[in-house]
Amino acid sequence: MLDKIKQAVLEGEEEMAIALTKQAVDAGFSVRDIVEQALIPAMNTVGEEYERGVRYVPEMLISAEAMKGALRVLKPLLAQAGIKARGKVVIGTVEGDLHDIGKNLVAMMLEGAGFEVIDLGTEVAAEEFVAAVEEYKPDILGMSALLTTTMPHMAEVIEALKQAGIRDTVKVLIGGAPVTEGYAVEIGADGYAPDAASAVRVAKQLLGVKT
Ligand code: B1M
Repeated sequence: MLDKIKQAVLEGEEEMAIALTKQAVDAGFSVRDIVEQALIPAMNTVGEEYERGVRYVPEMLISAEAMKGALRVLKPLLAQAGIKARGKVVIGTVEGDLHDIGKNLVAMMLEGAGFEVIDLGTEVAAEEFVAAVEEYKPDILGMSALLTTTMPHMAEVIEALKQAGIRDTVKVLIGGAPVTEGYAVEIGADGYAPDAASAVRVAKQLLGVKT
């Protein structure tokens, strides 16, 4: 069953991915297993094939759409498992970067763990992050970047928060495939997480929530 979901995502068969994900849920597979054993491996394969030149951007895109379809099925289940308001998170993908699957997954997992999440979407400029922190007064600002070329915008956002005099009002959590713990330290972020599950753990740690 999980192999079939992976295959549907690889082939960009969105309707099939959605139907199989529903079937897997009905058959008792956990959200975690579906995400970790089918959806993420599928996108990893897509990335490897793109690197080897056997897959092109449009094919990456249809696979991404199929994965998003499957995630839409899982989202309500994650929310149901949640416990009420652990804190408020504003999250977005940085300027120039339109990768949002990982960011959406992190947002969903945080919601599932009881955080209120305000998702600013993709290609979010530094001034938009700053305006959102001023407006929503979140406990955590989450930033995602998937490109080595867009990662430096995270440092710009932190600098912009300082310029606006609000850096100390919010914890900054960063992640995304090229991002590392070392980079987080280098730019003065408060936390780094390599995947969605650890993003929840780190978010709780940052707010002193006992797990
Ligand atoms: Co793009 N892309 N892409 N792409 N794409 C990558 C990232 C790439 C590694 C592929 C490759 O070369 N192997 C490569 C980046 C190279 C680099 O910079 N080092 C790349 C490239 C080059 C590009 C373009 C430049 C291609 C082109 O046009 N020539 C272009 C850039 C567009 C832009 O952003 N301006 C581009 C476009 C696209 C699509 C639009 C086709 C599509 C995105 C669709 C979408 O997101 N809506 C796409 C896709 C699908 C990928 C790959 C294949 C998959 C990304 C993904 O969704 N992974 C990717 C290769 C790969 O990663 N294997 C690739 C699954 C997702 C669950 O994982 O996003 O890593 P991930 O998120 C994880 C963790 O990183 C972490 O938790 C998540 C869940 O576990 N995490 C956080 C993420 N954010 C976090 C935030 C946190 C904490 C943890 O705290 C706040």
